[in-house]
Amino acid sequence: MRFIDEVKIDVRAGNGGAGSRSFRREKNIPKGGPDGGNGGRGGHVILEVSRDKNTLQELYFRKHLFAENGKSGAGRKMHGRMGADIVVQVPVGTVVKDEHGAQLFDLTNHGERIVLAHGGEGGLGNINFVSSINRAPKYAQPGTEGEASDCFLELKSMADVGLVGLPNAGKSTFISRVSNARPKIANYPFTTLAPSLGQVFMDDGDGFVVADIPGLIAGAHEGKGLGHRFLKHIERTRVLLHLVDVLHPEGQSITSQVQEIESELKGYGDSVWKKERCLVLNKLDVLSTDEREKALQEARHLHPHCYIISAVTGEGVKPLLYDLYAIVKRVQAASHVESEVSE
Ligand SMILES: Nc1nc2c(ncn2[C@@H]2O[C@H](COP(=O)(O)OP(=O)(O)OP(=O)(O)O)[C@@H](O)[C@H]2O)c(=O)[nH]1
Ligand SMILES: [Mg+2]
Repeated sequence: MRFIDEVKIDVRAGNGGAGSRSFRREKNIPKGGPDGGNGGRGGHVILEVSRDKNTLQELYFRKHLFAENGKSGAGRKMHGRMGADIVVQVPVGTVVKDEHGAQLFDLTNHGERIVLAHGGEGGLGNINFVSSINRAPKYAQPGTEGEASDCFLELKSMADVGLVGLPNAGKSTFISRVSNARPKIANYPFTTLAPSLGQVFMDDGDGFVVADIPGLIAGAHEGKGLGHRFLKHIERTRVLLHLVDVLHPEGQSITSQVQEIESELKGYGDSVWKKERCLVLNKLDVLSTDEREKALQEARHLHPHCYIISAVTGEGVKPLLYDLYAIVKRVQAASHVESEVSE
């Protein structure tokens, strides 16, 4: 099944029910007064953020969200019933844009609810219009129309650490080793077709979330391969972990593999390129001690924060996780300070 992270939806709240224009009719009371009740409010269309949702799949198959109209008021001062609201669950990290692409909401908290389209107000029944000069008003209000619009929903996953690298670098192997995520792993490129998130638990019970995305290739930011569509899922991460295969796939040196990914990150834009990064050489289990040292030296020329690990045997993984955790905490603290200053 395809991973759905963008949908266009047609949203219509219910119209308000009309107020009633009614007069009491009872035996022995020849001129019963007005008794028309109010119309009910139209149903709202509501989005609710849920951490149990991972994609916008459900909305892809259900593009029209139409809430129920309010019922009209009736005689004997009876108010019309409210139209039922529609509540749709969306994943944490869903961004809502209007039909022109302007951002309306950024839904980042589990349990948060927003009204995407408000139901119309019910009209007032004629009992509301009685006055000293008009004891029998024949007027009742119609209900107002519910809001209607086209909206775009886009999922931008929420994770602390984003994994990037060429296909087959071992990203999915790494996330399976360190977190509860279990993506497919295989010895061919583009095994991963959709992002997945995994929670890493540290010894103190705290931890961080890692996002695995499909492999990137040259030209990804212009639409080549699978990667560019998924780069938005690492836009919100605090740190990038750039994984490199030391096996020199297709004869590519470490330097050329690193440069290929870096130019994609740069091409995508500052939201990704300016992020703090760790360069991690993977598959050290296939190297001799001398070869490891050589590989690390090459990497250190390219980047200040370098590691060498084996995602399969776990060697070198623990120290990397401790450092990642520290960076996540530091960047998090800095962004809090930044947002306090800007308030
Ligand atoms: N020897 C060795 N092989 C590894 C290591 N990590 C991953 N691999 C192997 O490399 C291959 C690719 O691993 P994946 O984890 O699927 O790679 P990926 O980066 O997620 O690949 P895509 O999803 O296609 O981008 C698999 O055959 C893994 O078993 C490692 O540390 N050592
Ligand atoms: Mg993968």
